[in-house]
Amino acid sequence: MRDMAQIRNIVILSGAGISAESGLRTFRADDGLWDDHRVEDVATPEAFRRDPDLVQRFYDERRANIMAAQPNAAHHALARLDREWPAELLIVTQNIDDLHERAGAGRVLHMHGEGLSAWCSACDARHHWTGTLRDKPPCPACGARALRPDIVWFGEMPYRMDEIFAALSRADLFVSIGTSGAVYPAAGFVEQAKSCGARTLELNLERSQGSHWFDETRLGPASERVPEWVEDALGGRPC
Ligand code: BJW
Repeated sequence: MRDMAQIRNIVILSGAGISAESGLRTFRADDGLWDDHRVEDVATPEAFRRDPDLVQRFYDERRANIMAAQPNAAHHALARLDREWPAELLIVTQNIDDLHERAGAGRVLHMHGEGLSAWCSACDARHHWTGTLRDKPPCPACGARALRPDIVWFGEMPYRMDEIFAALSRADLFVSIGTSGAVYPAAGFVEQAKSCGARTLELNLERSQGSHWFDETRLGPASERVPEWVEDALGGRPC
């Protein structure tokens, strides 16, 4: 345990588990997204080249689900922490939904892209996107029919890694929420933060693959564990 008075800079990593209670499916659960689709068929650049229609349909459906979902108590608690925490705080999310932002959080970084964004591979423009892409709409900037989901697939470089590593190197506390620890580089953040001296805390339904790296694990649904932890953090209680 560490007294919160010793903690200034916080980095939070969120994964699909934080949005599960908002009705968005995780990836690796028995009824998860990878249960219906093979990763190689929908989440790689090769898959997109091979069968763009299948990939666009997969993400068109995900986009519609994101828009229908609402933030849950865990997103709201982190938004409160973001508003009230006086020092550095960064919510690095692997999620492509916008539930952190819709709960009111501002310091959010989407390392795997955003479901409500389309990227033109012809002119490199990005557009807020709420419709479908399978019908190959023209890019509003250049007119090319080259829009793809603005998502980081396997084999692609996650966004803003320099900022993430810089924040991890300054972190006094690293908190991982609702992620299985199966996908790199995110799965390695705990080790990185720990090697730079941060205390490490995991909030998850079950132990993640890298659970041994954490100083403490609190098991349970994010809608309960996250608000409890935020109360502790803002109340100055050890965590
Ligand atoms: C609850 C809950 C509740 C449920 N409350 N909790 C090193 C070793 C081996 C391989 C590699 C390596 N480094 C890189 C690789 C290759 C690859 C990789 O990691 N492969 C693995 C399969 C091993 N990585 C990449 O290719 C990445 N790029 C890259 O590495 O570039 C080079 C590079 C090198 C060095 C530095 C920097 C860069 C890109 C990865 C892209 C991942 N993309 C996806 C899909 C796109 C987004 C989308 O469609 O949404 O991102 S894959 C998918 O997995 C998605 C997720 O963001 C990601 C993580 O999943 P997450 O969030 O953990 O979900 P689940 O389902 O796995 O877990 C949910 C958890 O929640 C569970 O633990 C539940 O218990 C819990 N839970 N309900 C609390 N109510």
